[in-house]
Formats: sequence, structure tokens, C-alpha cells
Amino acid sequence: MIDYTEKIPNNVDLGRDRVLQRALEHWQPAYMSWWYDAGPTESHNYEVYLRTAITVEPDGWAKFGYVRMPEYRWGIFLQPRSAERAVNFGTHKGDPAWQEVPGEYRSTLRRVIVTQGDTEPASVEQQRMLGMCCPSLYDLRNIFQVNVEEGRHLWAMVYLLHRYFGRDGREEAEALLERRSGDVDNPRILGAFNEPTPDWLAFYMFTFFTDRDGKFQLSALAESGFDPLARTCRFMLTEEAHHMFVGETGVSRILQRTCEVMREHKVETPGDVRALGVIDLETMQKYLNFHYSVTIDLFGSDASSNAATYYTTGLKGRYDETKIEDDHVLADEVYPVFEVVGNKIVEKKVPALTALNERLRDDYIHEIQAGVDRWNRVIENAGISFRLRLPHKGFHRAIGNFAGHFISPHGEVLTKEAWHNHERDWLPAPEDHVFVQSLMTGRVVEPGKFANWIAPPIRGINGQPLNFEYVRFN
Ligand code: BYC
Ligand code: FE
Ligand code: FE
Repeated sequence: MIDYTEKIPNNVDLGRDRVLQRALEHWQPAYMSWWYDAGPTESHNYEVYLRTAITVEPDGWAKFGYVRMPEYRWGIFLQPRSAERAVNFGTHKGDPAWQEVPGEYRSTLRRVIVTQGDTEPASVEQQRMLGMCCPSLYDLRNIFQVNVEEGRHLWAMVYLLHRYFGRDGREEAEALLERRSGDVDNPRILGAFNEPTPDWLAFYMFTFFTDRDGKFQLSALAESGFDPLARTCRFMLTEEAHHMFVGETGVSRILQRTCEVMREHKVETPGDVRALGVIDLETMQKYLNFHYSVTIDLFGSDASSNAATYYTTGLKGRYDETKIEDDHVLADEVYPVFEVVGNKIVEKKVPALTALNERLRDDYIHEIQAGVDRWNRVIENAGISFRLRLPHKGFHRAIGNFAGHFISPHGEVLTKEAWHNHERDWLPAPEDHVFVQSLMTGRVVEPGKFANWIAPPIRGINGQPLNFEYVRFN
């Protein structure tokens, strides 16, 4: 059980380590200032029907009730320790999992934890204005749930920094509250987390695509030989599922509504569809192209010595590492990556250790494809022939072998001019954003009501009806 009588709820016996407790209690007001400054705008007095963790056990871990978000009980929850856990891969394979940071890997490990931690507040900053134009109380509650949990994910990484990295850790924890998404002088670390999330279509795409990068990265870190990191990430993963659910069902509900309107009015061309106040499928495809391409950049370079180091040192594993049947050392393995040679994309086998970013990206793409297939079933069931498709892996990439090349969604290598001539067919153009935002000028807050451009969900939250008052404004 989690102790909620303490100032910082936790299941790590924080009260027994006074120095650590004081350090975190010192960070807490800085975190609150960050939340007031960069968290969801104008939301501080709202009462939101939120879930809060009560245990870290997989079943029945949450309780639901109205909470003002600044009073949300952010805390430190790790999955329980298992005494026999070992380092499961790399050169230390078979050693007992580390309970303290191995001295020689200190700075590498700190960097990974800081990079992970940095994405959490970044996403809250990216989404902060969206409450002002929500399509329903149900959706408003969901975005706030995602936001408070991303806040907690920041706490999770900050705990590790304070507990295991002394003064440098405390400095990094402060810096995590100082960087800001999109800031020219002090931006967030990774590309996708500095992109705006200007509307709800972008939000759903983000939670489908980018939160799923979270799932895969956290899964790889949950394999870590550094046991506190592994246990922290395991618990974070239980929360991540809801974020991806919000994204997948959000896009699915938009598709459903668009298809209903297209069928009812027998219209097909984007202009006619837009005139009926719903989002045309072509625009959905452009948003998909954008969010997919900036998200697959988050996996890093196709061939990366950093990734090899993370693995051989036992700090970051593969997705489902312990379920894979091989030697978990990978010294003699190869893995295919792609590169651009002249005007062709060619496959090249490289040492598997250096290709671990690419492998994780491929695991991710596999799962993404299944989600896109489910979206396409919504369109198919409506009797419409349009299909969404993932662009080629090399399309619109800024990191790795494809960076600096101009690849079409179909995988042709183009000249810069040819690519830019088509850019507005492939990626959301300013007028696409203007159109989508024109549908979202105000918020829909009457219980049970939904904006015209999105279908209601199949069911409410925690067994509540759709017309439940998920947010009270006061
Ligand atoms: N943008 O060998 P390389 C989540 C940098 S999402 C900017 O290719 P490496 C969430 C890289 O840092 C999960 N820079 O990369 C989702 C390196 O910099 P330095 C987040 C980039 O190190 C939604 C250089 O390029 N968690 O939780 O193998 C809402 C060359 O490095 C980018 C993690 O990412 C980029 N896209 O891999 C809320 C896990 N990509 O050293 C939350 C922790 C690469 O030259 N991070 N660079 O200065 C990692 O494991 C690794 O840092 C990365 C990069 C996989 C990100
Ligand atoms: Fe997160
Ligand atoms: Fe998330």
C-alpha cells in the first residue's frame, strides 16, 4: 500500500531517510510553481474525476474521486523488489541486479534518467492550452488524467536523481523544471517534445504515437540491471496504457464521426467533408505522417554506439528482453538497417549491438501498424474505400541515416525541390491547422454533449455514464 499520510506519498519508506525526504520536500514547491506556471491553463480550481494509485499491484491499483489538480497526490511508487532479480543482459549478465549505481556508469545512467524525465513535463507543457477547447467533459477529464500522471512520471525520475546521484542529481532535478517545451534558449531535450500540440487531433495523435515511444523506452528501461530504475519504470508502464488508449480511441472516434457524415451526406472530397464541420480523412493522414515521423526520430540513430554501451553495460535492455531467446550479449549478431546510397535505399547488416535503437524502433512500428489497422477497420466498416497508411520509415526524418535526405511517404528518394513541392500534400500545412482549429474555438462542457467533429466513446470512465459530470468548474 502507498502511504498517503505523508507529505510526499510513497512506498519507498521515505520517512526513514531524512536527508532525502528534506531534499524532495525542497523540490516539491518548485514542482508546484512549475505546475502553476506550465501546467493546464486556468484549471487550478476545477474538480476533476481522477484516478489515484493506492497500491502498486497490477489489479485494483487505483481509486477514483474528485480532485483539484494542484492537490493531486504526486508521489513515489516503485514496484516491489524481487530478491532474486539479476542483470539479464550485457557483460554483467548473471550478476545480482544493482541496488546502487555502479560508479563507472554513473554519468551514462544519469543521462538516460534525465532524458526520460525531461519528456514528462514537456508533454504537459505542450498540452497546456487544450482544456480551453475540449470536445467534451469526458475528454477534458482524460487530458487532465494524462497530465497529472506525466507529472508523476517526472517525480519518478526526480526520486532516482535525488536518491542515487547526490548533488548532480539535485541539480538535474532543478533543471528539469527550468527547461520549457519549444523555448528558444532552454528547450526540452528531444525533438518531438519541442513541437507544438496545437489542437485535439494533434493531442490524440501524440498520445497514440509519442506516448507509445514512452511505452517502448520504459519497457527497455524496465529491463535495466539498475533495479530501482527497472522497478520505477514497471509501475509507470501501468499508467501509460491509459494514455495510449486516449489517443487510439480519440482518433478512432474522429474517424467514426467523419465517416458517418460522409455517408449520410454522400460526400467524399475534402472540401465537402470540411464544409460539414468534420475533419477530412486526408487531413488525418497528414497528421499521422507528422506524428509518426517525429516520433520514430525519438529512438535515436540507426547505428548508435550509445545504444551499444547502454546494452553491454546492462543499463537499458531490449523490448521484452527476458522473453527473447538468445544469448543476451549479442556479440556476434547482425541486424538490418537502411541507408541512402545515391538515389536508392539499401539494406545493410550492422552489428546488432549498434542497431539496438533501430530494433526498438522496429518493435514500435510493428505495434503502431496494428493500431492503424484498427483505425482502418472503422473506415472500412463505414463502406468507405480510403485507408490510412504509415509513411516509409525514411519520410521526414531528422535523426539517423535518413536525416538530410528527402524521402517520399512511398519511399522514393527525391531531390529537395521535388520533396518540398509535395510537402503540403504530405504534412499538415498552415491552412490545415487553421481548419482543424476552426472546429475547436470553444469548449464543450455540457455533461453528455460532444463536439460535432468527434463521436462519443463507447463507455464512460470507471463505469460512469457518458453524461457524468467528469469535471466541475466551480
Ligand atoms: N531529438 O546515438 P544517438 C515518453 C541525440 S517518451 C534530439 O542517436 P542514443 C513520453 C542523442 O541524445 C520516452 N536529439 O542516440 C511520451 C545524442 O545526443 P548527444 C522518452 C536526439 O543516445 C509522451 C545524439 O542525438 N525516453 O516517455 O542512442 C509523453 C546521438 O545519439 C534525438 C527515452 O528517450 C531526438 N529525437 O538514443 C510523455 C529514454 N534522438 O549524446 C512522456 C531515454 C537522439 O550527442 N533516452 N538524439 O548529446 C534514451 O535512451 C536515448 O537518449 C535516446 C537516444 C533513445 C533518446
Ligand atoms: Fe510518461
Ligand atoms: Fe504517457
